[in-house]
Amino acid sequence: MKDVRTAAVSAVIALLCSGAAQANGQAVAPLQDRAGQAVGEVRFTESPHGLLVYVSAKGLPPGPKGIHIHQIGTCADGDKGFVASGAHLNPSGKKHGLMNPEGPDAGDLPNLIVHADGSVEVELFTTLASLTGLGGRAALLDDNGAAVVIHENRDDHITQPIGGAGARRFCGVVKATP
Ligand SMILES: [Cu+2]
Repeated sequence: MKDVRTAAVSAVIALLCSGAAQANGQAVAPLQDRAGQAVGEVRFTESPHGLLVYVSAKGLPPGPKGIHIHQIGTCADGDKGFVASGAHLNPSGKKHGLMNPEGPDAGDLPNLIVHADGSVEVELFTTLASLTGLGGRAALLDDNGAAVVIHENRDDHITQPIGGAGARRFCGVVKATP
């Protein structure tokens, strides 16, 4: 009896460990500009009520810039403006905009405010998304992945489809941290 119980406990521990190896609750999206130059990174940390989003980037025009999670994990088409990353992460089909009564979509985030020297560093939090579906929230690390996109202009948080944020300047594919 004792041996059976020990074996069961070992099996549970093995399961927990294999889960941890697949996703340790952290992910990173190295940011690139349209020419493929490294311009910063976004780090994600899973937590009980949402996703912590740390952003560090340089080389942007000063002022407010829209930043979103897009639904396809590719940044391979910088020469075409990163359109291959698709629309926003939005499995529940909500309207875009943190201030939209019919929103927000799961990829929505507050604006970045870029300093005069073109740099930005900030920690954001979203209750709308997750890395692997924790709490039933939209998953970044699903079959087609996800990308973080920083746009040319401010997101007004209400206009469809992206709050008037304009062209896609920076892009980063979200990858689980080993
Ligand atoms: Cu966007």
